[in-house]
Amino acid sequence: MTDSPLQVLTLPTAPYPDQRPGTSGLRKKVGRLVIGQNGIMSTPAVSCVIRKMKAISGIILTASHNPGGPDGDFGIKFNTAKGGPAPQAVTNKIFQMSRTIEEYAICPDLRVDLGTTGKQTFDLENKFKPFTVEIVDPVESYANSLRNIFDFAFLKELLSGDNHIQICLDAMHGVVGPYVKKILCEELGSPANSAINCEPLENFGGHHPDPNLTNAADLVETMRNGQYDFGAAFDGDGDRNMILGKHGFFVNPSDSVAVIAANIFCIPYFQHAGVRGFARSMPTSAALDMVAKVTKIQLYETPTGWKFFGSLMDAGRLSLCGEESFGTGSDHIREKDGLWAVLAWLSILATRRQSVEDIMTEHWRTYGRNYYTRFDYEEVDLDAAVEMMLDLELMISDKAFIKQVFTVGEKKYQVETADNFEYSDPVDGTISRNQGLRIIFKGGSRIIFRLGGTGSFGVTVHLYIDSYEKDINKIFQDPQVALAELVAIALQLSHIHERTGRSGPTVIT
Ligand code: VG1
Ligand code: CO
Repeated sequence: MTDSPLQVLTLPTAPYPDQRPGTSGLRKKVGRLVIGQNGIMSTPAVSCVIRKMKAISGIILTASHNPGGPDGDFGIKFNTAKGGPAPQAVTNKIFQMSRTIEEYAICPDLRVDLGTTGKQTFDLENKFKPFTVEIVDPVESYANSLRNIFDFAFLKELLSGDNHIQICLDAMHGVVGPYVKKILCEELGSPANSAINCEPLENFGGHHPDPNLTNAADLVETMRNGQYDFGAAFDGDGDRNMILGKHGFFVNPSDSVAVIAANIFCIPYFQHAGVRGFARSMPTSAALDMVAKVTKIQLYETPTGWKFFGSLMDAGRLSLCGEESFGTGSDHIREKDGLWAVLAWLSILATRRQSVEDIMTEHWRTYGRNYYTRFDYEEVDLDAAVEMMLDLELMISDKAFIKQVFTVGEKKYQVETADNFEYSDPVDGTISRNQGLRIIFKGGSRIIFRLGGTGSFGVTVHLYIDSYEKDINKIFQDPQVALAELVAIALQLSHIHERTGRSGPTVIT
């Protein structure tokens, strides 16, 4: 408490015409702020706290999986009262308002002690009375919710019992470090050496905190020698995850959500709550569809971005979902949740007592394998990318394109359908157009082109390719080999290298 009221200044400002938020913005009068201790809280933990405290909304200052810090990106996520990313109707409104902003209030002498948990109350002038800031333990509420979802005693046995496995979790110097240490190490008994890069750093140690084979290559290397049975990496704000098995066996994210779906009752939460539906983003492979079909559970195909899942969850139609971009989660919150995905996998390992690789290959034997790869061309000139997409759309919407046959070597692919993906939200009917160009061949193989919306310079062109194989003699190939023909067709159709001036993608998953 301060003695005399602190001065509030009103400063003139001018609109920024280019502040369209990807997911973010805020304009409520704030009487109470809740902040994670030392300013740290993961995106899934924020979602959890918003829901628990019935907050009106939340702001997460993060560039998520982008490289961050003084020489990197900065970002703002805005989540609504349900705990999930704001829908486009909200972000459009924020964008509009950002163009007419005339003043903002700031209190230059306000000093909040971010290091001490508890409430701090400030006596401010005029409309902000009373102003309370509550500093909370960033892990506590979130850990509590995980305790209600998973069987911690069972997981403790897996990680520190007589017959325990060894795990290696790489927080990539993002915010998940404290969660890993507290939940996996302190509580579930995994030894301290299983938590690597677990000190959050403002520039992520100069690395790009995106958990994929390129940016988390160190973890893949660490896993190679076979010391660890299970590995995982997280992105800067803790909502993404990459799952690895012994010797660095890679679990594709599209497969990961399918495996969790097929083993969903290894997770106590679903035994109680039941399973209402599965969902995946459009570019995610149809591995989850195969499980949905067998289990007769409804499957939804949504555009890219977690906000589309939120609407289904709020309506009680969705329990488990995933994106090919290393996002996995459930309706316990309204964000993808990296640590949740790890505990989900550990629950499966604890129940089945098989290796990650055995679980994955058995899954392919049962359901067939959806070969998958994604090529990213990052920081491409926006105009060149947009033009390429327009030309592609023109080409695929030509009637003559349908039924066209492409022959590469011995393989033939006949186009069955092609479109620009459009989604009508089954809950409120909102239509989202222009969500990616799809070319679907007979038998279900797909080539998808989509422009990313989270980069900060130029644009990322995503090329997604997948193909289904049910012949068990053909399910053990390298995806790059299995998909080589489709890749060749995609490159030839789009002329992406010529159009972008690149000789190849920046990241291959
Ligand atoms: C990317 C991914 C998408 C994910 C989004 C946010 O978007 O493709 O699946 O939901 O990032 O992830 P885009 O539009 O750039 O392709 V995060 O970790 O930044 O919240
Ligand atoms: Co993220």
